[in-house]
Amino acid sequence: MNDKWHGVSYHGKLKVSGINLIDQAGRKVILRGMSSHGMQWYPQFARGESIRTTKQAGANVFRIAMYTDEGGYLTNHDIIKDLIRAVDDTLALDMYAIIDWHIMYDNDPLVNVEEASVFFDNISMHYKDTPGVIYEICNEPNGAEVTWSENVKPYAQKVIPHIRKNAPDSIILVGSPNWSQDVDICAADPLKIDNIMYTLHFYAGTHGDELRSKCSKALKMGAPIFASEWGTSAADGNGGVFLDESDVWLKFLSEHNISWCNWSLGDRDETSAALCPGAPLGNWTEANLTESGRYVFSRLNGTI
Ligand code: IDC
Repeated sequence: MNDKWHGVSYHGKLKVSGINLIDQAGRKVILRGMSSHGMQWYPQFARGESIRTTKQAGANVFRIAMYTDEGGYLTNHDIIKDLIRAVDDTLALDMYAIIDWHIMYDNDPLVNVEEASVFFDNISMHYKDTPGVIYEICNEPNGAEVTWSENVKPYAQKVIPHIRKNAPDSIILVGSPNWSQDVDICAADPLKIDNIMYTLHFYAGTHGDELRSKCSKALKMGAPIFASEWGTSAADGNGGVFLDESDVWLKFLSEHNISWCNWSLGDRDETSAALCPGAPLGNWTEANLTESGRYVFSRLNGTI
């Protein structure tokens, strides 16, 4: 498939219908784009010039990864300014923007549920139901003791009302347990809330058939899925790149109309990064893109 580019002015406010993301005219929508790297480290690539270059390659969504830990929001609330600028730059390009509460080593979202509630209250008060804004409430819950029923679901039930009172119908992405992989567990005990989707994250060098089966199982059970983060590398962000395995994944996502964001739009010296170290802020040439970047940029328009 090779789509014509369509952004927010064409699709408008999105809705979840069954397992599909649909637009204001009831058409099925697939969003594809890049995820930023951590905003505390690489905010320069989460600005207009960089995001515009992803749009030129076909992207209609940009995910802004606001880490909570590791020098992110929890210890530096000022980062919200960079986040807002990134969201505004994305919206100005007629693209969808995902506001990602990027938990990771702070593995249980419930631990900072109060902070998350205040954050989502404020940010949704700022953006309200702006059609281009998508809220992602927890990147990757993880840890054997962090379960859907005891941790992630109660977290979602606590945080989502803070968004809903300001943005009654916006799309909300909910992380699944086990590093956003156990979507089948969410599907078996779903949230009774409209316009939410569960996130599936994969790294082509580490995850394959077994994770795709989980995803298929969840879809059959009626759970809407959004692949808000995936990489061509192994799960540590390095190794490979695994392009044949990435092809299998992208084909699978396309067959199931699943939207995706690739990790990451940064120039860190790691194979999952799309940019070579020291890359300029936009208008990248082949030489500025890594092997992963060249692969992903050639597929942002729906080519698989
Ligand atoms: C990785 C970055 C790496 C950074 C590390 C810790 O690529 O540069 O040092 O985080 O902050 C995820 C996470 C994502 C990870 C990525 C690769 O959502 O933050 O980024 N990954 O390890 N889940 C699975 C893999």
